[in-house]
Amino acid sequence: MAAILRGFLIRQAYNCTKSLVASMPACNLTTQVTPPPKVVKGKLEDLQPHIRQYILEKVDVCQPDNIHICDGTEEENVSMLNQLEKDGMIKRLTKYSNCWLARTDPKDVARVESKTVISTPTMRETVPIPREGVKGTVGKWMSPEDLEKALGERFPGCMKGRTMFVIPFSMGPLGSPLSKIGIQLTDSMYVVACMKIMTRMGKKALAALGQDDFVRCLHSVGQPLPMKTPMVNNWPCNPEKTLVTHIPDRREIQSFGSGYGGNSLLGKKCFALRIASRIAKDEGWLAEHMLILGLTNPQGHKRYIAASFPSACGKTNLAMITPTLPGWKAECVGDDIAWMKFDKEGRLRAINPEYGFFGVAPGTSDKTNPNAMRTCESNTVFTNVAERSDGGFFWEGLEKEIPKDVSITSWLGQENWTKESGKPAAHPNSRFCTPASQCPNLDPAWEDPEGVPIDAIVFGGRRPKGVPLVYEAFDWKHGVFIAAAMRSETTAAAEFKGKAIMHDPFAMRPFFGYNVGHYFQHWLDFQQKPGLQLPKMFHVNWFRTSEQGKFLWPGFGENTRVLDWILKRCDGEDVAQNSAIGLVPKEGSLNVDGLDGPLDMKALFNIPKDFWMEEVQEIRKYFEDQINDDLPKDISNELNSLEDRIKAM
Ligand code: TSX
Ligand code: MN
Repeated sequence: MAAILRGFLIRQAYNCTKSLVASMPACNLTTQVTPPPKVVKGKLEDLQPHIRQYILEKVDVCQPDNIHICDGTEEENVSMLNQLEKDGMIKRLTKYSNCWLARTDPKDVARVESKTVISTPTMRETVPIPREGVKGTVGKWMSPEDLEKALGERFPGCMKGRTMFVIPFSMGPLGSPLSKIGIQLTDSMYVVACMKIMTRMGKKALAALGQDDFVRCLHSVGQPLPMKTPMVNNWPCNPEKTLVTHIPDRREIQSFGSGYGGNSLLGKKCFALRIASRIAKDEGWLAEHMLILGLTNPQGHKRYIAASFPSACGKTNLAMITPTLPGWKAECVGDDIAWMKFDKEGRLRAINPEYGFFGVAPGTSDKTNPNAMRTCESNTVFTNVAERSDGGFFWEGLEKEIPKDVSITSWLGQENWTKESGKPAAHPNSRFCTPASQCPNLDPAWEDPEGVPIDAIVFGGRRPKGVPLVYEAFDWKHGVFIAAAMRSETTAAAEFKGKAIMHDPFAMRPFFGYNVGHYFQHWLDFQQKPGLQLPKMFHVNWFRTSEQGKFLWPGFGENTRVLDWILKRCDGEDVAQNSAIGLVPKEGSLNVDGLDGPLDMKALFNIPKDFWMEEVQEIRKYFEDQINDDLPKDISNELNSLEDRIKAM
């Protein structure tokens, strides 16, 4: 009753949802209820009714003290960063302009897959039923009843003593037909500061929305004030109760307990991948875990590729690659997510729904990714990196760049850190959150509302053995199979231990918004649609090693040599030959001119029969264990054909 009365009072205080007010029975207004929150910035009355209704509904539940409707202005941003600094949540990195360091509670450092769920009326909509006795690893379903219970145990009163920030944001260029609007409600100012970098946020997003509907995003760190337990690093969170939930039917996300990255910046993985992949299925397009890269060859011919890699493959490095081949230019459209749709001419067009990069810091250096380093030198929020005594940042991979007289404080606050401590200075999942607009090789068309035309789709993995540097799919169906069968070596996907070759179909395993089998079918269906110019598909592996464990391919900027071959294929050049697993470069067709050091082309392109027999068995087991009855027939046929071709070797 108190809740109903509270809702009534709130709505009455803001003089909206008139019909509800009129239908309320007369009741005793002297009953004890918390006062309605104060709107400290913006006006609820200025918002579209459907937005206002969403806010008030969640205000009812979360009971914040204040409401702040973000306008997205620079003044707002500055005042929030100052407040965060006063609260001790971020610290200025004085070596740069407007750069900040946040150190989290060490219990809140990564996405938590085990606490990420999708709720649909039936389980089968979200996940395949794994083979008897096998635990499913391709998504996690929660029943609507369990979800309601879980949310009810978490959100009521969770914003007491705090301010609810209302963040309207656009995923994709403002007003692009490919873009979508979300509204995130959050009690974390850190999240507001990062959303300002990662999305087009504020008044302009509201203007782009108009009367349309939006994706509903609710986020709370799950620590109403006063807190019952002491805070660590001034970073409120509630790891015991962390839960990231998606309700795709309602285009809704509710995330509780974590302030970190993908758990709290709901526009990114939750919206742009999980919810958007479901919207894309319903609307006939693709929401993918892919970078978008523009490549211009020495003849001035420009093309774009989209590429999908699991973690630890250097996706951001490829997105910002500096070509070593003379006369080539590479320009970045996006480093993580691509929304792609076939246009009226049947061309596949891609936008980057994001506005910034939320990249893994360790390993990034002038050697591996100078463009990322330049991007990060101003207006950047770093999280869980180490700090230099001269006000600079530090992480693993920057060892050569610290002057002698500079000392390091680790992400855990350990002063005078040295690598002899045996612990990393920066958390392995530490991040930079930085505006895309600052990227030196950002593509001029990166905000083109029509998107950029995609000529090739590249899949990849970290495969020390057996998988050649590059091969091309025979056709679209075979390409979908290759992507479905993707595997990659992982060191630390936070929750997994040791080195293992993990299955990661389409690099989407943690991000499917619906049943992975139906997702494969959605991709396959494009083959049947008339009038589409289906891009060619490829698989690359920069990480093959010799018997001695040495990398066989120099990688990094030299990868343009592989991209050159891929684009030659897109031009229809006769530079490929058949193999059991796909089309591989004809002898001499991969440009290796001027590469220093010996290159063992045989070892790079060898396709060992015994390895591939085992690979087929492993893929078959994975498909049967995990995708089971939901595996499309086209995919199992492709697997059988692959096996036949390998047997015939
Ligand atoms: O990002 C990488 N790419 C893609 C670059 C566009 N990395 C780093 C991966 C960790 C996230 C790579 N590492 C790549 C690569 O192509 N290749 C390798 C393996 C490698 C590492 C070092 C050397 C060669 C290959 N050579 C020397 O260190 C001298
Ligand atoms: Mn990613």
